[in-house]
Amino acid sequence: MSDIFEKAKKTLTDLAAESPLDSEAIEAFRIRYLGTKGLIKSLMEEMRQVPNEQKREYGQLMNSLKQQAEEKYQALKAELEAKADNAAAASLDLTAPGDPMPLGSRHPLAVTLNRIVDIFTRMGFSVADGPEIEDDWHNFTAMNTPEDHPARDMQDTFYVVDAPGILLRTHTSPVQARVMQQRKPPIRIIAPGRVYRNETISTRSHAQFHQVEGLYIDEGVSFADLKQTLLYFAQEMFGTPKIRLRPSFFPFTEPSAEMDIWLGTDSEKNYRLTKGSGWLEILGCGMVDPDVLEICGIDSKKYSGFAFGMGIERQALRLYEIGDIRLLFENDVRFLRQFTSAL
Ligand code: 2U9
Repeated sequence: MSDIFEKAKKTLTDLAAESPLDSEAIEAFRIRYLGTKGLIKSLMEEMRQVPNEQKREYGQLMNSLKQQAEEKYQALKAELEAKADNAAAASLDLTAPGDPMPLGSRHPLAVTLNRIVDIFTRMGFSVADGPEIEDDWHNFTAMNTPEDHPARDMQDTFYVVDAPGILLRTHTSPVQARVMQQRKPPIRIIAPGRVYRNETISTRSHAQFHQVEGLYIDEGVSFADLKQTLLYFAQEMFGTPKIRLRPSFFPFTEPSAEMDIWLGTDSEKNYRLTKGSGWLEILGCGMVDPDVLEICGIDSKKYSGFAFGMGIERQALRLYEIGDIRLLFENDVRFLRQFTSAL
């Protein structure tokens, strides 16, 4: 019987002498001692041959054998993992360049607006803003738009349900009306921002777009000031040599005009863009109607002013030669990342 004890004790000393190094050797160690067909399992099976009075002693021997094998296995595994971690840390190159972070780019509409703002602020205009949800007094009445004017129609303007007289502004003019109510001339402002029109007739037209309007009121402001200011803007914005003003009509200006810039017909692109005329329409403008000045609390005998308005989408499409307005609103990064600008 003692040779079973001998065998068990030898297994214990063998176990203590083992020093497997790599993961394969450690796994072999586990299978040899702790596996279902391993040494400990077979020693356990020999328990049957141990006389009853020695069973207790043998059992204790088995327990310590099992415990030591398990502990040694866990320790070997932990040691191996620590070694692997150290190796990884040693091979970590702290001087390696980092992973690139995608940089955004400005939206072409924002770049276009920034250019417009930049040109006018250099001429002494400041930027004004106001609410996009307006009342019809500031949006229409103050702008000399008659009660029965088609622009006031539900077909053209978004009204807020259950809020009589409240609407989404159809132009940024109400911003200027508010400034006129609050300040005395000289007033020299531009009002950029979102405007809304109920024009979703086709997929190409939009319910929401962007505008910049400008207003200059002081003593003695004339049509010559309007012309020179807009000529300078056109030259800076488009590099055009000359502008043309054609008579037009707006309820809030008198006289009113549309401004064209000269592109010429030398290139096929410009020929097509100007329909063979060489001229491209850019904006609307005029002398502020004295009635509008009075409605907004400004003495029309003492002061005069000019105003202009343009759609930013139109300018952006021209500036970047974008063929379809929907590209400006889809926010597809493959389109947007083509635009880079310092502004
Ligand atoms: C006040 C008085 C007058 C703003 C003006 C235009 C002419 C104009 C259109 C251009 C294309 C709107 O975006 S568009 O559809 N605008 O032609 N806007 S004068 O006149 C004002 C503004 C404020 C107090």
